[in-house]
Amino acid sequence: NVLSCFWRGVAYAIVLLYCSSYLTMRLSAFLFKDVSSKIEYYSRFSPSPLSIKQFLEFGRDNACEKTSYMFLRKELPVRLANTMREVNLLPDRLVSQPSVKLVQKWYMQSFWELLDYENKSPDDPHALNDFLEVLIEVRNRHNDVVPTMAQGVIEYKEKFGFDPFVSSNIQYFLDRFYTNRISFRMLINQHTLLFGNDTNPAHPKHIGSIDPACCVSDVVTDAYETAKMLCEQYYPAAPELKIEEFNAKAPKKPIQAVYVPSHLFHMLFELFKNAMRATVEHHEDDKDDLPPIKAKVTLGMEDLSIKISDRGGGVPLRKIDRLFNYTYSTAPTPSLDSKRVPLAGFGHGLPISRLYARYFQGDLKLYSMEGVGTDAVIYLKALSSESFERLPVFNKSAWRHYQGGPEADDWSNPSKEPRDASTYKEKR
Ligand code: W6P
Repeated sequence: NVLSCFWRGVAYAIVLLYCSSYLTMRLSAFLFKDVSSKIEYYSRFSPSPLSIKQFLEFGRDNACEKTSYMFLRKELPVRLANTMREVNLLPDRLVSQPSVKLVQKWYMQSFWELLDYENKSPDDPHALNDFLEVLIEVRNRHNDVVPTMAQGVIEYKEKFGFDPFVSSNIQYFLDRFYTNRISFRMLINQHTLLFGNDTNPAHPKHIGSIDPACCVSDVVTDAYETAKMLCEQYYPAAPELKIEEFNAKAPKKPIQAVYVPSHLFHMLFELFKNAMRATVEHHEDDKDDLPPIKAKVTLGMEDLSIKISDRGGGVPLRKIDRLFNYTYSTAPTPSLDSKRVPLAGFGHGLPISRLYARYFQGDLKLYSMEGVGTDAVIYLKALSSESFERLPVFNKSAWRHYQGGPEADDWSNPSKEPRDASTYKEKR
């Protein structure tokens, strides 16, 4: 009888286990359904772009944490949901890559955590501080999104090769995805810098991450010096820098921008690395007499422009687009483990720099003359009231981009031999 008792126990245990796993399954199915319906709900809203002027005014006069909280608890899920929907439009073979799956998991987790505040009043004694901590966690969770996505592209290329249809989809997607990420971090940084205790004592005049009087030439010099140190680890020398300013709006006055210095630094650093590498490699034999890199900072009524010119031999026009292409430039692994930072390496640096410029309605362009050198120009809006966030929106027209792929070419192809018209006509 002890035995039958034992077996009964086992039977109960099995039934219990079965029930509980069934319940867990139902519960997670329910939660999953709940989350996906939330993603759908939030993705129907378009993100609300802010201008640098608005960021500034909000932070300066009456920085109200509750107002910021109320805005972000809706806006952040909206921006997350918009991109999360778009990830699913990528080809299955790409979305199923482990690194893309990992990134998706991070987005799910962050979206989920932010939903906790959907209905939490800002007067709840813990809401504001807990929210602040969640924002910091979210920001850290997403630190490695760019190299992880780059890895996904590499994995895809190794398995399935290079395909112009997928490549154009990836280009379109990553431009939007990374822009979304830039904007998402901008919002988080403003909130945590304004209301957290990590206020920046080194820059008391900054409003969050914005410098209302950002001296452009100083950032140019900083970025140059940093790139120079890196360059000297790889090569025996680095070219010098010559800066020139031309203030057409207020002659002789130093040129200042209302801008995010870290964004400006990011773009300039990337351009300097490229300019230095080209210069050093093009003048391998006369390393003691490298042509300097010239920077020209100009201010007009509408544009603030920064030109970085090198004499690095230039790039033929045919290859310029490749420099901005995520699939093309992601060379099979400039090894991640290497302790040294690569000088010009992961291929996503230049296209992402252009996204930073475009994010506040500027642009980044390359003008190259093969055999001589390259001019890279960063265009920024001179007025902070015109520097609105440029944000991707998930809608029908975005959806259409993923269906169509690259347009069929409607211009003739160059051909080496003239076609024999008689055989051509016969075939038809
Ligand atoms: C080059 C290639 C390039 C890319 C970006 C910026 C400057 C340069 N110079 O030769």
